[in-house]
Amino acid sequence: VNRNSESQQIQNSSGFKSPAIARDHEKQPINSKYLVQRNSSIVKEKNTTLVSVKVSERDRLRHLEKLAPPDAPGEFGNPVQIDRRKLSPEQQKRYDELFKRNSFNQYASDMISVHRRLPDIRNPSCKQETYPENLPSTSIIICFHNEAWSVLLRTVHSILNRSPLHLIHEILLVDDFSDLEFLKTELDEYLAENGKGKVRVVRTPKREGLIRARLLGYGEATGEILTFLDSHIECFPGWLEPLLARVAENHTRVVAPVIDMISDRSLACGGNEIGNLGTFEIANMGFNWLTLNKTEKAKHGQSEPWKTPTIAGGLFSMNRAYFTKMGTYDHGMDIWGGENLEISFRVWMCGGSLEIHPCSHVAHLFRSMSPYKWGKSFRDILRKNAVRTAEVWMDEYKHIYYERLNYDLGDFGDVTDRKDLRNRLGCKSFGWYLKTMLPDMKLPETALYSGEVRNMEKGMCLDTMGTTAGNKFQAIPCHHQGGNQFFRFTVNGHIERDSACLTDQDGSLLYVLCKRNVTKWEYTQEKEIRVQNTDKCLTLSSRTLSVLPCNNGLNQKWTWTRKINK
Ligand code: UD2
Ligand code: MN
Repeated sequence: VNRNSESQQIQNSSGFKSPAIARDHEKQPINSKYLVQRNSSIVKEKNTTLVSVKVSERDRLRHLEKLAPPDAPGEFGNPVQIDRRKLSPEQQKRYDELFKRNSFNQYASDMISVHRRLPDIRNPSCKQETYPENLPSTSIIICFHNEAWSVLLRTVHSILNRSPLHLIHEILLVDDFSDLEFLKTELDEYLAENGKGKVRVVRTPKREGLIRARLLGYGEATGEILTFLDSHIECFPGWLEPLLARVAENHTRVVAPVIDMISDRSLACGGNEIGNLGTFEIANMGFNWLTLNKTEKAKHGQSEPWKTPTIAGGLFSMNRAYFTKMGTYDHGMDIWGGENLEISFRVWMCGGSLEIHPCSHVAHLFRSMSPYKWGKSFRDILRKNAVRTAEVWMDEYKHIYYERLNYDLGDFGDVTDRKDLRNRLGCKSFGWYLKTMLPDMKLPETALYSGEVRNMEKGMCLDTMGTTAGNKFQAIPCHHQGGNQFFRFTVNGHIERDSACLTDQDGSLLYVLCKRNVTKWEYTQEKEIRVQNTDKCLTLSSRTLSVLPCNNGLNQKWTWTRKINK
């Protein structure tokens, strides 16, 4: 009853209403075994007495378990558009709760078959590729924390339905300490019946985060190749063979599919790829996508994999023995984030390669915010994982990131064994990696000193006062908080922050864009800030800054918060 009125609200792109799949469900009796065992209360709803409150998740969503007719909601990746205003108050409540719990529209997902079909979006030239019969098989590792039933199972069935079964050695689902009851009580039984004998669930004894959860799955895996996937993905036809073929050909390749988007509102899944290459930003250690223009794309060809500086992290195949040899993942990383850059740097610097295969497409449900609890603060965890990566892999470039943290690195634990790993593997430098993989990346000049610039006479500090480039410059009392009082003295003699520099203009101190012919300074033994090869020094009188003949006075002596030791 309930479900039918919900389904009235659906309208997919073909204008289709009241989907057959939902009607079909009405005919299907709810398994009485479950009702007796699990339902305790009787509720009244719309003049009908229903025994329903604690229907098991599996029973509630049993209508999803089969291949739906082609015009059912979401089939072929079509969007499921729900007009929330037309739902009943109870339905609205559930719609909102489910959205909040997942950061995506579970209400819509629960209307789509877990076996939904997807179009074949491969480039025609990919369809002509042939692959060896005897490709090695793969262990697929998917970790999850409180994933929605319909989304998790659609992930699993999209793999089972669209991969040659002999290439799947096993699917390992790693439950990272979910507290949703049905994931603990109903999942194993469902998969025993519907997993084609391939799926196994393993569980972490406490919340570990995705890095250690994946490592637990790795410890259980016995396939020749490992394939990591997120728990809210759908595989397109032909996704697996290209990945396995590339790894089989050369075991040092780490190969990722093209990642397409699943809409967090309508669950539409039609093949719009999110980006072409992975890069990152040192100053915040964030992953970014790069989009190639048409010419660059054409250069790569239609079915040839291309090299990528970094991977997004969630989806890739890698030879299992090579994963072991290369030091798996950093076990000291918590919950989420950073492991993708860590493995990217490591693979390139230690002799392997990362690539994206244009013939392999997997869709991923991107959410605008993280739905689960992080325990500690979000910022602390991201910082810890990023600092561990920077400490081990980034050599002197780590300072670019650390400066932004104001050298407040937090407790990042012990990284000795990761440094040992780097030595053992004889890896190249981070400078080599940047030069080779990201030659166009804009980097700030290396700093020799950074922090606040404090006058020794009056304890005043250089301060931008929020001014923009092109203005005169001031000093005010030091506040020790970085911010507007944060500067860098670079190897090239520039005093800069972001893209602005301090320059001497006829005795006045100006703040200008670094591009122009700015002053080169020298920080002397006597703690003067001198214009290079002159006798002129940065001078403070009252709050005014000027550049005057050096006189060895305290008002011409300055200290920096830190000297950067490489
Ligand atoms: C991206 C990656 C993700 C991971 C992350 C950085 C893609 C498509 N996704 O963010 O795989 O590399 O960047 O760390 O490239 N999970 C747990 N326990 C936790 C938290 C998460 O098991 O404590 C699971 C989660 O259910 C999911 C996977 O780990 O299956 C990745 O988490 P996510 O989906 O929140 O990460 P995402 O896609 O935002
Ligand atoms: Mn994800």
